[in-house]
Amino acid sequence: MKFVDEAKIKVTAGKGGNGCLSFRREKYVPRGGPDGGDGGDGGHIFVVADNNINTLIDYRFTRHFQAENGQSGSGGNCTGARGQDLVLPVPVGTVVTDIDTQEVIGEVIKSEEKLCIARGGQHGIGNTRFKSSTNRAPRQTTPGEMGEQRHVKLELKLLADVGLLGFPNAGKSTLISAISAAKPKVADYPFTTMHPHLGVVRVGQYQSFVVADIPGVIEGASEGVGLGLRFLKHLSRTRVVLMVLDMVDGEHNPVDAYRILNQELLGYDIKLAARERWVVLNKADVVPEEDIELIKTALCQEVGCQEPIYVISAITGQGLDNLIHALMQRLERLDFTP
Ligand SMILES: Nc1nc2c(ncn2[C@@H]2O[C@H](COP(=O)(O)OP(=O)(O)OP(=O)(O)O)[C@@H](O)[C@H]2O)c(=O)[nH]1
Ligand SMILES: [Mg+2]
Repeated sequence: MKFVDEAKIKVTAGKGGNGCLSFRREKYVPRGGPDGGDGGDGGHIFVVADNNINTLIDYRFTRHFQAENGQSGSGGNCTGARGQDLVLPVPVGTVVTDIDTQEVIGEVIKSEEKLCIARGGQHGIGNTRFKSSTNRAPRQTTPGEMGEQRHVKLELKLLADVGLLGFPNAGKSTLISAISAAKPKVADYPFTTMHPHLGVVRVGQYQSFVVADIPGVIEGASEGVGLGLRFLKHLSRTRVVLMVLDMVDGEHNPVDAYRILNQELLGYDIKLAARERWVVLNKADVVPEEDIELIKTALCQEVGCQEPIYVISAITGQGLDNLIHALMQRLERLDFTP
């Protein structure tokens, strides 16, 4: 299924039904009183989080959604039926924004969570309800209100505890495949991963956390080079970012990679740049121990890296147990949700 994490749609909630103007007409009741009923409310529009959906692709095809109008009231004091609500299923983690006002309407972050994104119009009032001691035969009614109409942006921001950030080829997908059941494609060319993947990492018998693997980021990504930074939004709700650095990349040594990735993060979002971050030095299986020590020292001295540094080989599994236990422990203590 194609991964689409953004869609713009128009939603129109139902109009309220009009109040009715009517008087009782019965054979032996010469001047019957008012009996016009109220209209029914217009239907609302909701989004609801659905665990079985992981893309917004459906909203690329149909772009206008309308809830049912309420029916008008009628004589005999009959109230009009209310319009049916329209419920749009979206992936868990979808944020809804009003495009015209830029207001965030809300988000759905748990399965089945429901959010009203356009309110149906209130019903109009029939003439019966305007009857009073001074006006026995009111001719007054009110029309139903229009339903809310909005242009909204649906935006999926994946929910994960840990996000993987790194240059293409650093071994992010190899890492997520090694520690979870997720099996994104792995290959020795850049941009193998074209869209994010989630994997659940099980630690011991009862604990787990979720990792997001996103496409590689390169220098200039904040200006749109490569796949740009649009996938970084999927890190915005992670609690720890793992910066995966390749120790055998001929083009960028880990120190350069660290500096460039930091720069891109800062250019993207200061909040995300300030998020807790760990450095993961990958491909330890092909780098001599002494070189690894040199890299660590250079990271601390040359670019002021103060984050915890973990040395792993995603291919042989070296250092992975240590890393995931440390992550689990840290996540248990970190009680903030971005
Ligand atoms: N020797 C060695 N090679 C590795 C290791 N981890 C990954 N690789 C290799 O590095 C290459 C890139 O790995 P990927 O996991 O696809 O890298 P990625 O970071 O997901 O790359 P993109 O999806 O393009 O951003 C593949 O050829 C992997 O086999 C490792 O620990 N040791
Ligand atoms: Mg990949």
